[in-house]
Amino acid sequence: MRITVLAGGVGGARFVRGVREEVRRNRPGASVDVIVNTGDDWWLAGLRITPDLDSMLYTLSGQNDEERGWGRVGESERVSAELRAYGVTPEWFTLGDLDLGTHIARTAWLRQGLSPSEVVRRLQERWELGVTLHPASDQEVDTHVVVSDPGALDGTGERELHFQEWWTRHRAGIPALRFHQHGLHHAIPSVGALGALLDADVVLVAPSNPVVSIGTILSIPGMAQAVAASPGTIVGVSPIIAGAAVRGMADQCLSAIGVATDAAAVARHYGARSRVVRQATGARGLLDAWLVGEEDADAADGLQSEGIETRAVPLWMRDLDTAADLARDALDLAVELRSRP
Ligand code: FO1
Repeated sequence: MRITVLAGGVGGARFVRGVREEVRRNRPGASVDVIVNTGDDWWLAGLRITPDLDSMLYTLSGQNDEERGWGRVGESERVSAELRAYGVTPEWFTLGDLDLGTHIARTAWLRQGLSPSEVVRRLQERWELGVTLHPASDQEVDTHVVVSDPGALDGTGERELHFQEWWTRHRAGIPALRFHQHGLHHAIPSVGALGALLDADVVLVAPSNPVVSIGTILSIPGMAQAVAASPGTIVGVSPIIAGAAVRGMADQCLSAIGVATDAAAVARHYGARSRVVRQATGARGLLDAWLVGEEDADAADGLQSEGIETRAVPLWMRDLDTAADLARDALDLAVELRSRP
């Protein structure tokens, strides 16, 4: 079985760790490819920082700071203090010393002419991850957040901040009007991502932010079509349980695009793939199936009649076992759908 996962940062990494564990326990021979969001990436102190890819790398290699959620375990911050003293990095964004090693290695390889995909391949060679990571795109598509600014000098009444400033500095406390992915016009999916979709038996959409993680992956020209055209059965996992985001800023992101913080509303936002196939519209419907929490079992009937096979299962990933159980439920549902005539 070839499994491809679309995923963002911390929640995505925990889910992928569960998928890897389920494969180890019950599906010998299965392969796991992960298409990772690159919209949170940015340049800081002359270094390319890729938070979601690094969360994936550190979580799967056991190097992640599980308490904080991001960065390396056992981290120190001596270099960061120096960078701040020079005014090179802001107060609100910390580059740990061990983490800086990764950023320096990545930036050195990029400067030597390697593509982001080649850099990710080199970084993951250091550890036996048991999965293959691919950046969604080799082009830079950094997410910016448009917010209201009545005093804006250009008279628009708006200004843009990089996603990292909006999230890390302001904790999503400034209402987002919309999200703007810079560089989309020159971006295409990475070859690794396309290959993983073309070869998949199952495509899992991780319970990551539907707007700035999965939404950014899908916004890369050609990506949504490649996902919808995949021979794999597509099973999504809701990042919303009982009307609340499991973690992060999904609530604020969903309201900015007019989608309710609700498991069924997110499924409708992704859309049913079957309907699209029937209508042959080429539109962006994605899902064959959707997992909601047991708390949201009511959502199942409506979604079912709209062409999205829905199951209510335990969604909370409290530890490795619960994450592996969730992955098992997603893969079992895919296998069940694939065995239907
Ligand atoms: N998150 C923070 O809240 N504060 C930080 O100082 C911070 C630094 C940081 C450095 C490298 C990195 O890869 C991630 C980092 N994060 C930090 C996490 C990150 O900003 C976000 O949580 C994700 O981009 C959202 O998925």
